Amino acid sequence: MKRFAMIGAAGYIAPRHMKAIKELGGTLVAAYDKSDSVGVIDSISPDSEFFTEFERFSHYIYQLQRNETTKVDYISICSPNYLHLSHITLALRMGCDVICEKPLVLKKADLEEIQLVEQETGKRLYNILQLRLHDAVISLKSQIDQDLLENPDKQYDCEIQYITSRGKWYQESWKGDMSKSGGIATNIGVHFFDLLYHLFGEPILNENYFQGSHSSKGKLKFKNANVNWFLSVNSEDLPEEVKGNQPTFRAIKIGDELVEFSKGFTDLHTISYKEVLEGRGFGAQEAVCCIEMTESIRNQSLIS
Ligand code: NAD
Ligand code: HP7
Repeated sequence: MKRFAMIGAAGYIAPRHMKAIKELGGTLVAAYDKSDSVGVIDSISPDSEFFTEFERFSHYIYQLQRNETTKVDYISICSPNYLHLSHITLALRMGCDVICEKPLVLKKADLEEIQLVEQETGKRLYNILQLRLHDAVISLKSQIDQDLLENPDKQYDCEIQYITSRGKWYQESWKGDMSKSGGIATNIGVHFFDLLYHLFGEPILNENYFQGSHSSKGKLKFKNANVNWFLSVNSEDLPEEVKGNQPTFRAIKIGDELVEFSKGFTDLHTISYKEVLEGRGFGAQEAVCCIEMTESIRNQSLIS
């Protein structure tokens, strides 16, 4: 049975990690968050230690690490994006493997630092890239792989609409702060940029046409695909047919075929954890392309 600790345990996504740990027979032995609004732990792991100060949390983990029977195998990281690098390297240095939320880091150079610390500590980092494990995406990938085997020069014309509506709180929180979240193309777009890398490989062109606080759009070209993408956190941008019925609309249109993957997300964290525990997790190298794509979008001047 694997033993886990968690950083950022009081936030929105932490319960999905706690549920994954529980469903896979693991134990959450300790949790840390600077906020103490963390009662959700009781419904999943009532015996877990909890700390609001990093010093006390790390002291506790170092004590556990002395003994094979108490040592923590994995630290799960659910903190804001700009803290991932520090939390990942600290957790690796505590002698634990790490499972970290997306985006792994904000800059490609930070991934190189993580890879160095992995070498220094002999511990591994895994990234949650849950869209790759979505049923609709698995079918789409096998269809594209088959098509490209038969016709390596095939060209796909794709449109991505990725709308996850958010209230005013979003812009007030760290998520609305470019320096902390990387902006919406990074915080939310990273999912479909990774998806496109997963389906089509590395891009040969990455242009951003608009970058606002609520929406962004751009174009990507791959060896076998041209992709126009639109991303928004504004409910007004939802397609008319879903407005009022669902707050999110995530779809990729390939030619005339529309693959909608708004639903089916609930268990993807558990599947992601299962993949890590069974040795098929996505390491730092797997995240290089999507981090590079989002960093480039953040830094490039807009193409008019
Ligand atoms: P959140 O703001 O709800 O939670 C973040 C938590 O981190 C808060 O409880 C906060 O108190 C805590 N925190 C902040 N600074 C800290 C520090 N120095 N030390 C310890 N704790 C600290 O955000 P969230 O939505 O839960 O997002 C957390 C991470 O998960 C982000 O990286 C985000 O991008 C990612 N996320 C991924 C998905 C997904 O679909 N995979 C969904 C939502 C969020
Ligand atoms: N919600 C909250 O209550 N709090 C939050 O912090 C976020 C959402 P979905 P997820 O906004 O930061 C997506 O759109 O899929 C509410 C991104 N993930 O399904 O869970 C929301 O208002 C993720 O990378 O949200 O998360 C809805 O009512 C990004 O960090 C409900 O939860 C996160 O938004 C469900 O909202 C974010 C994907 O797109 C896969």
